[in-house]
Amino acid sequence: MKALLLATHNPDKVREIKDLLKGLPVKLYSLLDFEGLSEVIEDEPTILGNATKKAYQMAQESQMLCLADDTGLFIEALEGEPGVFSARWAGPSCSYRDNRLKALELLDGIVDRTAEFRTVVALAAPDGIIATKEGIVKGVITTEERGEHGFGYDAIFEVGALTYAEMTDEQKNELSHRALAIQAILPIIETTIKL
Ligand code: ITT
Repeated sequence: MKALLLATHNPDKVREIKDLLKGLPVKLYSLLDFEGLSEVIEDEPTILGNATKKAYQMAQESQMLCLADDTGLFIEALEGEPGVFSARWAGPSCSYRDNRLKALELLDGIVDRTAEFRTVVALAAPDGIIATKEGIVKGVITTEERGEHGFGYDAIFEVGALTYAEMTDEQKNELSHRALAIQAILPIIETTIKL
């Protein structure tokens, strides 16, 4: 069976992506299964840049087919912040909650709470990038945290009547930014593993 390396250290993303790819005739690994691969420095100005950098660097080092995900929350009233800086927005060793509270604090009293989640996924072989796809979901930032599921900014990002954190994993995976990006790249992964 062919193998696909998910080029992420984030266990929450690994869980969601493994679920989204279940059924593919491929053995899935993540960076959590490998020690000794170098850390990719995410210093590109866009999530597209970081996704392609992670996928290509890890494919070269591991000599495997790799899929990377870079995600950002873009808040309109904050001119697109935290965007590409979503992971460590509240500081170098901040928690998911620190980031959520920073967003709620900065939006205190602001009426327009429109935001969008964007994920870019990149598929790479050791000799180069094969494809990139994007998934975008528009929503609003709540005024307080709601829900116990999910991770990251899920408890403050509302789509329809529910935050992502009020949805089950299955519900989030039916409509999320990550699900849309993975659905878009799925046929390309399927073709590539047949080659
Ligand atoms: P890798 O680079 O190892 O994949 P990371 O956590 O650094 O992991 P990103 O740079 O893409 O990944 O992180 C963006 C941050 O955005 C992430 O740390 C979370 O705080 C948040 N995030 C990503 N996907 C999310 C989702 O589906 N729901 C809520 N927050 C999310």
